[in-house]
Amino acid sequence: MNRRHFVKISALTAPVLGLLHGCKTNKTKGTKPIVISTWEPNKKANAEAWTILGKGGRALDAVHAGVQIPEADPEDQSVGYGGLPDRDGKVTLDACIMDELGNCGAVMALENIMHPISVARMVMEKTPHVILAGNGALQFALQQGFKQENLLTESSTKAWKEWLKTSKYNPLETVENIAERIKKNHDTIGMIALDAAGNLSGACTTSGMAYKLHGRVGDSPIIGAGLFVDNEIGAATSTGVGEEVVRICGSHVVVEMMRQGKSPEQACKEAVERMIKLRGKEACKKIQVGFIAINKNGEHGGYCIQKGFTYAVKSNEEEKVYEAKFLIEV
Ligand code: SD4
Repeated sequence: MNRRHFVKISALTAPVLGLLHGCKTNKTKGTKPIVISTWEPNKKANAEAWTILGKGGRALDAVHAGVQIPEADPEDQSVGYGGLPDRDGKVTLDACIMDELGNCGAVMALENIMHPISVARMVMEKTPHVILAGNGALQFALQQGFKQENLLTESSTKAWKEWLKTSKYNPLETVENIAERIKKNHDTIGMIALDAAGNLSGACTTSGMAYKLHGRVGDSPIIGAGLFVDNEIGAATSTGVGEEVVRICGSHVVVEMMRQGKSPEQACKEAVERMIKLRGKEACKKIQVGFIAINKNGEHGGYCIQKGFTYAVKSNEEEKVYEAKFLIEV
């Protein structure tokens, strides 16, 4: 190769190598473990995740362990055991998990299994598929050694029976009515984490909207809607009226906004703005949706439609609950 040719090639490749080098540095430089979750009560879940993250463990293991806390908590009526049932009195669970390599797994409308997130992880790790639903998900869980349990607690049965009195099991109940209930009863957990190695993962698990139609699935187990992780960029998750999140592929939008250079908070705001533009301000006054996000540098943010959405953060620097900013004054 003559010198002129070499100089030409060097001139072309140097910026590319520089970029690659920059990417690599970015991944490790300034990386600090952090975990964030939707809703204040899930600070307990963050604490569990931190037992893994704080010791240098993998983000995937941290989010998996973290979200199991509300799943097993009978007092939490939005997730797992103790979750409010659908209008037939059945507790049906949705969950998904995603790691730093783009591996993901989900279960939808799963019944009688306390930890749907663990089944979702097994879907990810032990099958060639991403999603298992309903009875198929249950059969898979049983084959994997999970035990069937009754997840409907006394207090959730009582609440459901109260609801039956006035609802008259109206199958045409509007989303707004359901949304009104969801405002009072929110705890669905979406959890995202960055580990000491600079890797991102996330998990999301819920019993979904109380008194939903049997078989209804929300955003929470849908990769790109309720959760999305891109290890080059960041991770996002959502809570609230799942139908609205699905319509805009919410969590994916948030990650793509971060890819375009937005901060996590700005990215969440843009997703909420998109939703309001699509559905109109008046319709959005009746619903709540919140997004949270972290980027590759461990910065975090959240945004929601209307006042009232909180998210919990745990890192070496802070252990704090934030009230997310909102776009519509009601
Ligand atoms: C759903 N997004 O099933 C869930 C509900 C939720 O707090 O977030 N509740 O639509």
